[in-house]
Amino acid sequence: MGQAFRKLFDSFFGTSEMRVVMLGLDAAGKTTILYKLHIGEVLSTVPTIGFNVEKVQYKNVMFTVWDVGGQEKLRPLWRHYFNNTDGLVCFIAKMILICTLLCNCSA
Ligand SMILES: Nc1nc2c(ncn2[C@@H]2O[C@H](COP(=O)(O)OP(=O)(O)O)[C@@H](O)[C@H]2O)c(=O)[nH]1
Ligand SMILES: [Mg+2]
Repeated sequence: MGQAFRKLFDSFFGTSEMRVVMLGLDAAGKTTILYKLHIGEVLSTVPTIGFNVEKVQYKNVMFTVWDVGGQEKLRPLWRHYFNNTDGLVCFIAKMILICTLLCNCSA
């Protein structure tokens, strides 16, 4: 409850925070997008073992973006990343196409 009020207050008067999780099969382009958003460059990547997480500011929203490894043995762990998540972005074959945004973002 307190956190909900804080988010509401922040959305009027300051920077609010949102947690977004990116999921998809390996080599779909999640890590590339994460670092393009974070530092503005396309980096060469290696398969993600575990996860990468970075903060990305857009307008008055600070997004904490989780890029979770997509290898088959890592997929059973995906569900552990859903707690307190405001948005979920699903990647399919190098196209970010199915975007299920759970957040109600006013930015
Ligand atoms: N053609 C093409 N290649 C991409 C694109 N995004 C990423 N890649 C390449 O696909 C490979 C896997 O990307 P990566 O971001 O590591 O995928 P992840 O496993 O989903 O994190 C890398 O060699 C990237 O350079 C894209 O939009 N188009
Ligand atoms: Mg990756």
